[in-house]
Amino acid sequence: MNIFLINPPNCGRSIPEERYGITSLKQIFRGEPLALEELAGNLLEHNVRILDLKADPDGLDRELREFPPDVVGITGVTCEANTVLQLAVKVKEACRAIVVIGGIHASNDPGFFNHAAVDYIVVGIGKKAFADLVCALESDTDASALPGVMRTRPGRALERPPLRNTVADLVVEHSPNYELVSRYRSHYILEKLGITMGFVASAFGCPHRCLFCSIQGQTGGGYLTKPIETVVRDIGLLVDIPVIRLVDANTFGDVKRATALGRALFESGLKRQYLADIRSDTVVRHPEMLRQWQEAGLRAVIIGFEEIDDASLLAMNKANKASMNAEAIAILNDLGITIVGDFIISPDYDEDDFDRLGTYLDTRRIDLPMITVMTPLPGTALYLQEHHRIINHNLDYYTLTNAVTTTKLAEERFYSRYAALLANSHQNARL
Ligand code: B12
Ligand code: SF4
Repeated sequence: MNIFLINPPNCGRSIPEERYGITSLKQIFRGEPLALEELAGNLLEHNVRILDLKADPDGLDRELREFPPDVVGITGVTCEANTVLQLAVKVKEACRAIVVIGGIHASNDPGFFNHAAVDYIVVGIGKKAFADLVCALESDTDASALPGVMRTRPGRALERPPLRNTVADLVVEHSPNYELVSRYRSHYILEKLGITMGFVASAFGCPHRCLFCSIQGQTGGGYLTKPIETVVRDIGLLVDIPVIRLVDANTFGDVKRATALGRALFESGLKRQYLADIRSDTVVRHPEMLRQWQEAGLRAVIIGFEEIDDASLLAMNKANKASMNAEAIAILNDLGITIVGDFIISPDYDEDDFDRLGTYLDTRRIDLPMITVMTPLPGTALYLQEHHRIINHNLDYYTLTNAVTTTKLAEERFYSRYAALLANSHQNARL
């Protein structure tokens, strides 16, 4: 079968830009569509093509003409969900392909895609489920009972499929098909340094339960890791790519395994630099593991500090302490590991809250602070809690840089303080 996998274009709308002319808060990120490469790696008996509309925004019509698909798969995060639906409509207008939607938004909020232009929704890990679905479509057998696969029923409630989400669903024996995006490789750069960066997944899901986090939808709540030799194999496939981003939500969620992975990377002789996500409490409890990873090439860690006081961390069920964050910063500074620090500002922030966070960032060495706005993403525990407060339901704005609930400060003031905080904290940013 001809299977056409589509990564949506950079999208999402910006309230500060549209209403107040503040353009600095809109973020454009680049990176390869690893989800689609993973899916393609398990479709060895088919002709598969990947279209990355982030790199080639006008490519859809041309590619549909050149490669008439039997099945079209589209991925997307929440702020891309409307665009994903529009793409599905365009595909249906252009051809008779079966349209399948998967990814983090489909997994957390499948009902959104219960639309006439969509035939199936795949929730969760998806690599095995999609291959099984393609197989069922090819042999014209019933796909509705496949774990993780939902047949759309516009106008009626979706039927929840049985969910599996085990290591077997990761189909680790088949590596991602990196070849399929080789034509886009020059787009996947670390802008600040102008060097190419590749993505590798080593773990899925997370053992924690932060209120705002949508990652649970990826695995249905579990934490699954790939075997170490698989991770080393996949990194090795990205030939001549100096920087590898381990895209896991939490690379170090199983410390014993993460230690073994660090050792294997060191011994592999791959000689890459790594960027990986870790929690601050893991840094504090296992500094020796960080030292070992640094020797293996760990250049930077991404840490969700989120907030600067214990009450706020508790309210978001972060299961962590401000003192842990401070200690982790000190350890990483000592080791010389670059810190990319995620912080979440609440729409309830007042002038004092902005001042406090500004002072915190001014007085600590966090190399690249990333500041987002607390957003109740559909499918999260936060969404259930805050649903009644949401004033903006248009998912185009769910970029994590807009307030979709009412701001305590006047809205323009909120965004101008947010923009100033970001600009100030990025003055000496480095990666
Ligand atoms: C790499 C990454 C990116 C890359 C994406 C590369 C690309 N696709 O073009 C870049 C840097 C571009 C990016 C951008 C953004 N990102 Co981002 N990103 C990630 C990250 C770190 C990893 C995603 C990944 O590759 N995972 C590995 C793959 C293999 O797993 P997966 O995506 O879940 O895919 C599997 C299944 O979901 C399923 N599947 C996925 N798609 C499909 C499609 C079909 C048809 C099927 C059958 C199955 C299927 O199968 C896959 C294989 O098992 C995640 C956090 C995380 N750890 O997941 C955040 C994450 C996805 N990003 C997030 C956000 C918010 C953004 C931005 C909005 C940031 C911003 N402010 O601009 C932008 C969105 C883009 C835009 N502006 O238009 C959020 C999404 C939350 C949400 N629910 O919306 C996440 C979860 C991080 C977070 N803060 O919590 N991101
Ligand atoms: S620790 Fe990170 S990935 Fe895990 S639930 Fe919390 S925010 Fe999500």
